Amino acid sequence: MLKFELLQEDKTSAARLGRLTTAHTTVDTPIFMPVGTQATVKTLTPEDLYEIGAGIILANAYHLYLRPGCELIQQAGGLHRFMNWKKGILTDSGGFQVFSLSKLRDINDDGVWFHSHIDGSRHFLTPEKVMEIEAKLGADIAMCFDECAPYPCTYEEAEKAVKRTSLWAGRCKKAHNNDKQVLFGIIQGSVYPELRERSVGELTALDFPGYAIGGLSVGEPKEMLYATLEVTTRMLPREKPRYLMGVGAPEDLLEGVRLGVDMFDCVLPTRLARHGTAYTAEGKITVRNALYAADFSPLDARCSCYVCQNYSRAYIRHLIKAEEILAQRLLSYHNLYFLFQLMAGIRAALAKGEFPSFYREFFHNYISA
Ligand code: PRF
Ligand code: ZN
Repeated sequence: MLKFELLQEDKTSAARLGRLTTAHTTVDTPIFMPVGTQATVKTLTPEDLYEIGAGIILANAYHLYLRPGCELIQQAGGLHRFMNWKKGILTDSGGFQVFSLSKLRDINDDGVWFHSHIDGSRHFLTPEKVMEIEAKLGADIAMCFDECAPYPCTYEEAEKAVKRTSLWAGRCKKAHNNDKQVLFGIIQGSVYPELRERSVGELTALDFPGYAIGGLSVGEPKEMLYATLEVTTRMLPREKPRYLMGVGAPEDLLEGVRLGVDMFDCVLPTRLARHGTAYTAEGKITVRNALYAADFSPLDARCSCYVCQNYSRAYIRHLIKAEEILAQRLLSYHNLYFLFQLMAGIRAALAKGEFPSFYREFFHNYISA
């Protein structure tokens, strides 16, 4: 089940305000979805995530299929029960992880042979098999099994990935019969506008309830990311949700929204946190830096999160230096809260018809580096 209402559109850009309802949640869009690859958003509990305002999180079919296995999760009553998360879940198919993590893969139109990055065991994934895995996990939104071409890649390589992604999308759609879960298609085509156009044409012909834009943020320059995004969103149906996969730096969220994206996910806020970096309205800060040794101010003076109300940069720096794991947790909480505040600000601006000034104000303060 899925419902998507467009509530408002910006007059000067492709930005839109919407409301998305799935089996377990209703969220306002544009939205950021925290990543919980292994059925956990690293260092945070579901209660922390509700407090931060998360309404839908990501999990990964590839990782959970390899460990602990989808039968086990099915036995637990599905992913929601297994991890005690009561709101929305989206599972990525593994179409990206098979290519980025596994060894010795052998791909043909039928499927992909690969060796587990955990124990080296050999596996074969097909679109049908991935649909079976995602059904057992029981997420609100499942993703098609796709082929994400690397960057850089030739036109011919990218074209092959588009063809296979379309072929597999048709097979995923046929194999997916689950009335509680919806299936999104994934657009590929690297940085080639003609291929993006073809991918959109072939995927929209299959009529999915939502579309993801894959194959971006894989090492291409930012200008190429934005240009490719622009040609892709322009061709997608207005009334369906659009999800930009694996993109979530604050400046990219602003650009993505401007170009018509409704949903985002990214490991960045939690990964940066575990490496001692915090988001602030002025840009990122490396809390480990000696500069903050006696800085008793909060991570971000404008942030109203639990961490910023109770802890100083100096204390968190001390935790990092002492290798205390609370540092990772406090920084993860703050970084996610920062992105949720940013998205809430974007939505409020869209509702008031003030997205252009919000966008200008953000870049006036935020140094992207
Ligand atoms: N395909 C899938 N998952 C993904 C991607 C993709 O292209 C990306 C690309 N940034 C992130 N996650 N299935
Ligand atoms: Zn904070």
